[in-house]
Amino acid sequence: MAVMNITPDSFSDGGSLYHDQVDLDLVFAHAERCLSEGATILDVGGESTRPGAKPVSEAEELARVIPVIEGLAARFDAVISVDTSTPQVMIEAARAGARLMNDVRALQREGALAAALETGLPVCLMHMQGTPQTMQHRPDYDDPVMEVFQWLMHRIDVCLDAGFSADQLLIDPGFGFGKTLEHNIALFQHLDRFVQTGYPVLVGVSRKSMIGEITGRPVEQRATASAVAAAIAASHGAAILRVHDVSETRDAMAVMQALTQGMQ
Ligand code: 7PJ
Repeated sequence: MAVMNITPDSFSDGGSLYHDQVDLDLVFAHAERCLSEGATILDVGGESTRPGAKPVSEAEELARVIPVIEGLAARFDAVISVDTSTPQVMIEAARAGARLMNDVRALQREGALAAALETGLPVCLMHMQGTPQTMQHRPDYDDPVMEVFQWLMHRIDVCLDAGFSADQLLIDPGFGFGKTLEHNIALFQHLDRFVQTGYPVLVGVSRKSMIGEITGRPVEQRATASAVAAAIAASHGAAILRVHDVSETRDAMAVMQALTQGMQ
C-alpha cells in the first residue's frame, strides 16, 4: 500500500503532491511510479494526522481527495483506499472508485460507522490513544499489547453488531499513534497476536519517528530502515504494508523471502 498524501502538512512528504491545491499531474505520476515499483493499493488521504496537525473541514477534505480518487480510478487498475475518518468523505470516495476504507479513528466519529457500512467496502480499523492533537503528549498503558488488542477486538465487535461481516474488517495496531518507542516495539514484537485473530493486519511504520529514534536519522533518510521494518512485519504475517518507499520495501521483501523460503 503506497501512501498518497494530498496534504500540505504531512510529516514525511507534506506538500510534495499539494501546492495550495492538489496537483493532479504530480499525483498521477507518483501513483504510476508506485505501481510500477510493485504497490497494489494506493492510500489517498486528505487529512494530516501528524502529532499536532490542524484539523481540516469536510469540504476541504472532499476537495482534496475526491478528484484524486476519480482520476486514479479512471487511469489505474489498482485498489484505491481512502485514509479518512469523515462520513461524507467515505460515501463520496466509494462513489468515486475507492475500494477500501482506512480509518485511523476506527469509525468512532459520529456517523462514520453507518457511512462505512453503507459503502459495503472493507474497512481497516486502527488503534490510536488520544487524538492527533494530543496523542504524543504522554502515551500511557499498563500493558500496551493487551490494551491495544482488546480495544481493537472491541471495535470489531461494534462493527459486527452494526452489520459488518467479519471478512470486511482489517486491524492495525496504529504504530506511532499515542505510543512511545517502547510501546511501538512491544506491539511489533507481538504482531503475531494480532495476526492470529484471522483479521488481516495492516502495518504502517514508514518513516515514522520510531524509525528515526532507532536509527537517529531525519525523516528524508528513513527509507532503508522503514523497508527493513516492513519486511519484518511481513515475516510476522502482516497482510498489508503501508509505505512511502515502495521500491526499497519490495527489495527488502524479496531478499527476506528468498533467503528464508528460497527463490520461488
Ligand atoms: C497510518 C495510517 C497507519 C493506517 C497514517 C503516517 C501518518 N493508516 N495513516 N495505519 N498512518 N491504517 O503516515 O505516518 O499506521 S498517517
